[in-house]
Amino acid sequence: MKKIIIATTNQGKLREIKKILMDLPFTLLSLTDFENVPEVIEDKDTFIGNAEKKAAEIYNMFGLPVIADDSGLSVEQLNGRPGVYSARYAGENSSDELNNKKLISELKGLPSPHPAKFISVAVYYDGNNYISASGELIGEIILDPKGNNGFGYDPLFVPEGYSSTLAELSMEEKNSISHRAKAFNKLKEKLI
Ligand code: ITT
Repeated sequence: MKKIIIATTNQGKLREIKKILMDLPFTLLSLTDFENVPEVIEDKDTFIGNAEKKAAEIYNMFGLPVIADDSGLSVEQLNGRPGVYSARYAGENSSDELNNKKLISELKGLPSPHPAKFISVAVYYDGNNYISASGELIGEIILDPKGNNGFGYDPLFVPEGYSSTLAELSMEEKNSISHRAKAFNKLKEKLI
């Protein structure tokens, strides 16, 4: 079966992506299947720029088709921040917990609700063409974290029409509405 590398070091993302793509006729590898993979520096100022960069650099290392995701949270009252800096909002090598604390402290004192959206851009690259697709999930940020599932900002994000956070949903429920699921399902259709 044809092999594809999912180019992420984020285990939360990897679990979701593997589940969404599991019915494709490909063997899904990830960066944890290889040793000493150099870090890809995400220095572009757009999701698509960073996703294409991740896909191309990993393709050039291993010569196998790659799928990469660049994603993040855009908060209206923060003019779209943390955006492409979502993974390192509270500093380089930051943790989800510190990023969440920083978000809470930035929004404390601002009027509720705190409208926000998650964005995911998924890119496939096989040495010739880039194929990409994006997805969004609209909702709001709450300042009191809830739930233990998911990753990143999930405990602070309540999707529109829901009363629980993404971290209170199961992976199946999150994958039925998420930005990442929308992007990867669109990408999947383009690949088939
Ligand atoms: P890779 O680059 O190795 O894929 P990363 O975590 O650095 O891993 P990104 O640069 O795309 O990935 O940053 C995405 C960040 O945005 C992620 O670390 C979370 O903080 C946040 N994020 C993205 N999707 C999310 C989701 O579904 N739930 C919660 N937080 C999410």
